[in-house]
Amino acid sequence: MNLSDIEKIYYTDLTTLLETAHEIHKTEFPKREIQGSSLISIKTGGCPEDCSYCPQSAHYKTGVSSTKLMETAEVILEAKNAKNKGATRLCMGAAWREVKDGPDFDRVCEMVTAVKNEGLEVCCTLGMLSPNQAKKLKDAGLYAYNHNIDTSEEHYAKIIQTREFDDRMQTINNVRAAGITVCTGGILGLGESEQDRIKFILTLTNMDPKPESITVNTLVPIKGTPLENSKPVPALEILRVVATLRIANPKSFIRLSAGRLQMEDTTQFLCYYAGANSIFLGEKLLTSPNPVLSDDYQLLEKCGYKFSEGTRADNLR
Ligand code: SAM
Ligand code: DTB
Ligand code: SF4
Repeated sequence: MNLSDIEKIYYTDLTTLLETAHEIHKTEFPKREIQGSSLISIKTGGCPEDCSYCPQSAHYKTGVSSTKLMETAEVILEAKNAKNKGATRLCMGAAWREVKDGPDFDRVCEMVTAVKNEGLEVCCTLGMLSPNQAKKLKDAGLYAYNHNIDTSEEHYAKIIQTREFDDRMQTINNVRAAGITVCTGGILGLGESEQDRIKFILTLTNMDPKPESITVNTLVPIKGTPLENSKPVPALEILRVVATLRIANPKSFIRLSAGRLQMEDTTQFLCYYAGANSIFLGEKLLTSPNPVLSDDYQLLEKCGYKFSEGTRADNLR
């Protein structure tokens, strides 16, 4: 697709946009299921990168204290807990700029194998990776790697100075080459224009193969970061992004990620109707709060959705 293809979809009137996205979604995902994924922070805070939105950057005073890498035994307990809560996938996040070879990386590989042995799909987000590190993670049993492009290439430089958009693309290529599935996306509400959003959607859409999972965060404004006073993204703009992504990427999972706590139920419902079919479960993301399970369960039930197979919804009431 080219820019004008995405523009045409994005600027369709909302009724047509929503109807088209919903029809595609119904064809590709007829079961009205939402995938539940759990998130744990295996290494929090003190990150050397200057991402303007992030509570974990060492450049800003956000009140998040930094920790060492968790022990594998603690991660196994978290994995069992996540499974009991209904997650089918566990994503482990680390506040690293990039992965460094050594004992910490060896421990992460050990965690990946242990979580896989608990019967969960394992995902990691650890910053930049070399081709060799990607291969080691694959051999350890990693199913997916999350690495976000965040926004358009043009806007990226206004948000992050310590690395380039191309660095992100390179890691995504390394992940793909190692045979790991790709989860990538970004954040709405970084002061980007609608044109930036269209370019962001285009970059995701033209990845070959397309990402298996696309993550749509809306900014959780964090006190102490340069973006602390950002305005919330209007609901109908979030909806346009989700619907356009669904039309342009019919088979990808679309994860409505950070920012759901700040969203009206109506907005969430419209996003599910337009094609979002995955969420993070549990009251904490990496450092910030997320809706409690019982609220998610009730909303999804009202909307006519259920959690996908493996999700033990009886635990969520
Ligand atoms: N350090 C690794 C990296 O940046 O790839 C992994 C962890 S990082 C916290 C994962 C993603 O969380 C970021 O790429 C960003 O898209 C998202 N994120 C971070 N802070 C956020 C915020 N305040 N609101 C919404 N999304 C956020
Ligand atoms: C993604 O796109 N969103 C998640 C996950 N990938 C790792 C992270 C959201 C973080 C929100 C801010 C926080 O909790 O620290
Ligand atoms: Fe570090 Fe990731 Fe936060 Fe950027 S988004 S500051 S790389 S933890």
